[in-house]
Amino acid sequence: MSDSSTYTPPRVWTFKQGNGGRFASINRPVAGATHDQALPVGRHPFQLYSLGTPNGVKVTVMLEELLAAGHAGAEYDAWLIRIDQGDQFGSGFVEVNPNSKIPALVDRSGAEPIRVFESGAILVYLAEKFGAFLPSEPAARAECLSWLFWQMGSAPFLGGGFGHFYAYAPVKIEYAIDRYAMEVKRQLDVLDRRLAEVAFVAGDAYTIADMAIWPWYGQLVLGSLYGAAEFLQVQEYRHVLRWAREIEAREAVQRGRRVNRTFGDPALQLPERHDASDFDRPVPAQS
Ligand SMILES: N[C@@H](CCC(=O)N[C@@H](CS)C(=O)NCC(=O)O)C(=O)O
Repeated sequence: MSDSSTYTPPRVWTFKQGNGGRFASINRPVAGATHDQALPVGRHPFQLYSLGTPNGVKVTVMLEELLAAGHAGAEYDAWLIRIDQGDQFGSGFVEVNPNSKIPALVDRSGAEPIRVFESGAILVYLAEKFGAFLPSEPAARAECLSWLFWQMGSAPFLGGGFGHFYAYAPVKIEYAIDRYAMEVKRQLDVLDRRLAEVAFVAGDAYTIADMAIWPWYGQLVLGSLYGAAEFLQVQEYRHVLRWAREIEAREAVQRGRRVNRTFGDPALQLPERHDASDFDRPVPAQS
């Protein structure tokens, strides 16, 4: 790899396997399956193929919130997709998500299975199916969807931009970290001003917009993302902090954030979830 201050892009870009980055072994410039690997199918209506990253947590929180609200039809099996081992490039996973990213969901409750990929699409699908956490009144619905799509558009700046260059890149590039830290702080300020006026992001009610935003910006201000709380001076965003703590206290959120989690505190890890009672079982040792 060249020094970032002296690098001149060649006329034609070429793929260099193993560029030293944390995800060098899985990153590649083409799509599609690399190997045959069927996906497991459990007994519940919903089959989730995911990992406990912020994008995965959005969906497990939604499923746990639906169950907590009495929607028994939202029962699910959560299978682990180890993205650091290339499970997302297995043929079965690619059939469910041609983009090879977690989370991916299959609804097997009807005559034919329905696949859904992209965390935002999964949240809307579930909200519409159960008539929950997405207001039906047009103005409230528009507000909720606006914030949901705001999150889908802004997460790549926080994760792919700031998180990548601050925490994962093999070299610390001041220009890149400055650029994305500035944008993340601007986004936090957007949220802070909004949450100074309303209890939840879309207004009075807790919705899928909160479920999408909390795993990213909520966990960021609570200090559980990229170890960047001090760097970004997150205590400045006191309305975001108030909201983040309130959501963190919800039982369904506490359950949802544990599902498909394979890192951090072992007591919080539940690599697969096939039954509500799984939350009560001791965590098996990691291989
Ligand atoms: N826009 C997608 C992003 C999903 C995404 O980036 N997933 C990451 C983990 S958080 C992933 O699967 N990465 C595997 C890879 O890039 O190969 C969504 O919200 O569902």
